[in-house]
Amino acid sequence: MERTLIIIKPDAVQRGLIGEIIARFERRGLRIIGMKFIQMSRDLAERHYAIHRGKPFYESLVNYIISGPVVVMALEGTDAIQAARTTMGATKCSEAAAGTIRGDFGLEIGRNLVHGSDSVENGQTEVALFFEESELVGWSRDTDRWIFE
Ligand code: IDP
Ligand code: MG
Repeated sequence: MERTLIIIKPDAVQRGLIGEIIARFERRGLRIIGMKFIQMSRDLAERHYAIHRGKPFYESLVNYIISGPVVVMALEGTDAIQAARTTMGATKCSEAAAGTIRGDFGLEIGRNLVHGSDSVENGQTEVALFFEESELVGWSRDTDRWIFE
Protein backbone atom coordinates (compact mmCIF):
# COMPACT_ATOMS: atom_id res chain seq x y z
CA MET A 1 0.00 0.00 0.00
CA GLU A 2 1.53 3.33 -1.08
CA ARG A 3 1.79 6.47 1.03
CA THR A 4 1.61 10.04 -0.21
CA LEU A 5 2.11 13.38 1.50
CA ILE A 6 -0.57 15.93 0.67
CA ILE A 7 -0.22 19.59 1.61
CA ILE A 8 -3.21 21.91 1.43
CA LYS A 9 -1.24 25.04 0.59
CA PRO A 10 -1.72 28.52 2.16
CA ASP A 11 -3.87 29.85 -0.71
CA ALA A 12 -6.34 26.98 -0.31
CA VAL A 13 -6.43 27.46 3.47
CA GLN A 14 -7.00 31.22 3.12
CA ARG A 15 -9.75 30.61 0.56
CA GLY A 16 -11.67 28.26 2.86
CA LEU A 17 -11.10 25.19 0.71
CA ILE A 18 -9.70 22.80 3.36
CA GLY A 19 -12.92 20.81 3.67
CA GLU A 20 -13.54 20.74 -0.07
CA ILE A 21 -10.04 19.39 -0.75
CA ILE A 22 -10.03 16.81 2.04
CA ALA A 23 -13.44 15.60 0.85
CA ARG A 24 -12.10 14.88 -2.63
CA PHE A 25 -9.27 12.66 -1.36
CA GLU A 26 -11.59 11.04 1.17
CA ARG A 27 -14.22 10.22 -1.45
CA ARG A 28 -11.52 8.89 -3.76
CA GLY A 29 -10.99 6.16 -1.19
CA LEU A 30 -7.59 7.18 0.12
CA ARG A 31 -7.26 6.45 3.84
CA ILE A 32 -6.05 9.25 6.11
CA ILE A 33 -3.28 8.03 8.41
CA GLY A 34 -2.01 11.44 9.57
CA MET A 35 -3.23 15.01 9.52
CA LYS A 36 -2.24 18.31 11.13
CA PHE A 37 -2.57 22.08 10.78
CA ILE A 38 0.81 23.80 10.90
CA GLN A 39 2.74 26.93 10.06
CA MET A 40 5.75 25.61 8.14
CA SER A 41 9.13 27.05 9.12
CA ARG A 42 11.46 28.25 6.38
CA ASP A 43 13.86 25.46 7.33
CA LEU A 44 11.22 22.76 6.89
CA ALA A 45 10.02 24.33 3.62
CA GLU A 46 13.56 24.39 2.27
CA ARG A 47 14.06 20.75 3.18
CA HIS A 48 10.74 19.76 1.62
CA TYR A 49 11.50 21.62 -1.62
CA ALA A 50 15.26 20.86 -1.69
CA ILE A 51 14.85 19.15 -5.06
CA HIS A 52 13.83 22.51 -6.59
CA ARG A 53 16.78 24.50 -5.18
CA GLY A 54 18.42 26.52 -7.93
CA LYS A 55 15.32 26.70 -10.11
CA PRO A 56 14.04 30.20 -10.97
CA PHE A 57 10.82 29.74 -8.98
CA TYR A 58 12.51 28.27 -5.87
CA GLU A 59 12.55 31.44 -3.74
CA SER A 60 8.95 32.34 -4.51
CA LEU A 61 7.89 28.74 -3.94
CA VAL A 62 9.40 28.68 -0.45
CA ASN A 63 7.90 32.09 0.36
CA TYR A 64 4.50 30.88 -0.89
CA ILE A 65 4.46 27.68 1.18
CA ILE A 66 5.39 29.54 4.40
CA SER A 67 3.06 32.50 3.72
CA GLY A 68 0.35 31.09 6.00
CA PRO A 69 -0.77 27.90 7.72
CA VAL A 70 -1.15 24.66 5.80
CA VAL A 71 -2.77 21.28 6.37
CA VAL A 72 -0.46 18.31 5.93
CA MET A 73 -1.94 14.86 5.42
CA ALA A 74 -0.48 11.42 5.02
CA LEU A 75 -2.73 9.25 2.86
CA GLU A 76 -2.53 5.56 2.14
CA GLY A 77 -4.08 3.44 -0.57
CA THR A 78 -3.64 1.40 -3.71
CA ASP A 79 -1.54 3.45 -6.15
CA ALA A 80 -1.94 6.39 -3.76
CA ILE A 81 0.73 8.49 -5.51
CA GLN A 82 -0.87 8.36 -8.94
CA ALA A 83 -4.42 8.50 -7.61
CA ALA A 84 -3.72 11.62 -5.55
CA ARG A 85 -1.97 13.35 -8.44
CA THR A 86 -4.84 12.73 -10.85
CA THR A 87 -7.24 14.09 -8.22
CA MET A 88 -4.97 17.18 -7.90
CA GLY A 89 -4.62 17.86 -11.63
CA ALA A 90 -1.72 19.26 -13.64
CA THR A 91 0.83 21.51 -11.92
CA LYS A 92 -0.14 24.45 -14.11
CA CYS A 93 -3.72 25.16 -13.05
CA SER A 94 -4.75 26.60 -16.40
CA GLU A 95 -3.89 23.24 -17.98
CA ALA A 96 -5.46 21.10 -15.24
CA ALA A 97 -8.55 19.15 -16.25
CA ALA A 98 -11.92 20.31 -15.02
CA GLY A 99 -12.98 18.08 -12.16
CA THR A 100 -9.52 18.14 -10.58
CA ILE A 101 -8.69 20.33 -7.58
CA ARG A 102 -6.36 22.58 -9.56
CA GLY A 103 -8.67 22.58 -12.58
CA ASP A 104 -11.70 23.56 -10.51
CA PHE A 105 -10.15 26.11 -8.13
CA GLY A 106 -6.95 27.52 -9.61
CA LEU A 107 -5.60 29.67 -12.42
CA GLU A 108 -1.86 29.99 -11.81
CA ILE A 109 1.04 27.58 -11.24
CA GLY A 110 2.28 29.62 -8.26
CA ARG A 111 -1.12 29.38 -6.54
CA ASN A 112 -1.95 25.78 -7.23
CA LEU A 113 -3.59 24.90 -3.92
CA VAL A 114 -2.16 21.50 -3.18
CA HIS A 115 1.02 19.39 -3.04
CA GLY A 116 1.21 15.64 -3.56
CA SER A 117 4.24 13.34 -3.60
CA ASP A 118 5.44 12.35 -7.08
CA SER A 119 6.95 8.89 -6.49
CA VAL A 120 6.66 6.00 -4.07
CA GLU A 121 10.09 6.79 -2.65
CA ASN A 122 9.32 10.50 -2.23
CA GLY A 123 6.00 9.59 -0.62
CA GLN A 124 7.84 7.69 2.12
CA THR A 125 10.48 10.42 2.54
CA GLU A 126 7.99 13.30 2.62
CA VAL A 127 5.64 11.59 5.08
CA ALA A 128 8.65 10.97 7.34
CA LEU A 129 9.72 14.63 7.04
CA PHE A 130 6.38 15.93 8.32
CA PHE A 131 5.24 13.16 10.68
CA GLU A 132 6.81 11.30 13.56
CA GLU A 133 5.98 7.60 13.33
CA SER A 134 3.94 8.07 16.55
CA GLU A 135 1.75 10.67 14.80
CA LEU A 136 0.65 8.19 12.14
CA VAL A 137 -2.40 6.07 12.84
CA GLY A 138 -2.46 2.51 11.52
CA TRP A 139 -6.12 1.60 11.20
CA SER A 140 -8.58 -0.08 8.91
CA ARG A 141 -11.92 1.35 7.87
CA ASP A 142 -15.11 -0.66 7.90
CA THR A 143 -15.42 0.36 4.24
CA ASP A 144 -11.93 -0.82 3.23
CA ARG A 145 -13.23 -4.07 1.71
CA TRP A 146 -15.54 -2.02 -0.54
CA ILE A 147 -12.65 0.16 -1.75
CA PHE A 148 -9.64 -2.20 -1.75
CA GLU A 149 -10.12 -5.48 -3.62
P1 IDP B 1 3.91 19.48 -8.48
O1 IDP B 1 3.50 20.29 -7.28
O2 IDP B 1 2.77 19.30 -9.43
O3 IDP B 1 4.59 18.20 -8.12
P2 IDP B 1 6.57 20.50 -9.15
O4 IDP B 1 7.15 20.53 -10.53
O5 IDP B 1 7.10 19.50 -8.20
O6 IDP B 1 4.98 20.38 -9.30
O7 IDP B 1 6.77 21.96 -8.56
C1 IDP B 1 6.54 22.19 -7.18
C2 IDP B 1 5.73 23.45 -7.02
O8 IDP B 1 6.51 24.54 -7.45
C3 IDP B 1 4.46 23.52 -7.86
O9 IDP B 1 3.36 22.86 -7.26
C4 IDP B 1 4.25 25.00 -7.95
O10 IDP B 1 3.65 25.52 -6.76
C5 IDP B 1 5.67 25.52 -8.03
N1 IDP B 1 6.13 25.71 -9.41
C6 IDP B 1 6.56 24.77 -10.28
N2 IDP B 1 6.92 25.29 -11.46
C7 IDP B 1 6.71 26.63 -11.33
C8 IDP B 1 6.91 27.73 -12.22
O11 IDP B 1 7.32 27.59 -13.36
N3 IDP B 1 6.58 28.96 -11.71
C9 IDP B 1 6.11 29.15 -10.44
N4 IDP B 1 5.92 28.14 -9.59
C10 IDP B 1 6.21 26.89 -10.02
MG1 MG C 1 6.38 17.90 -7.11
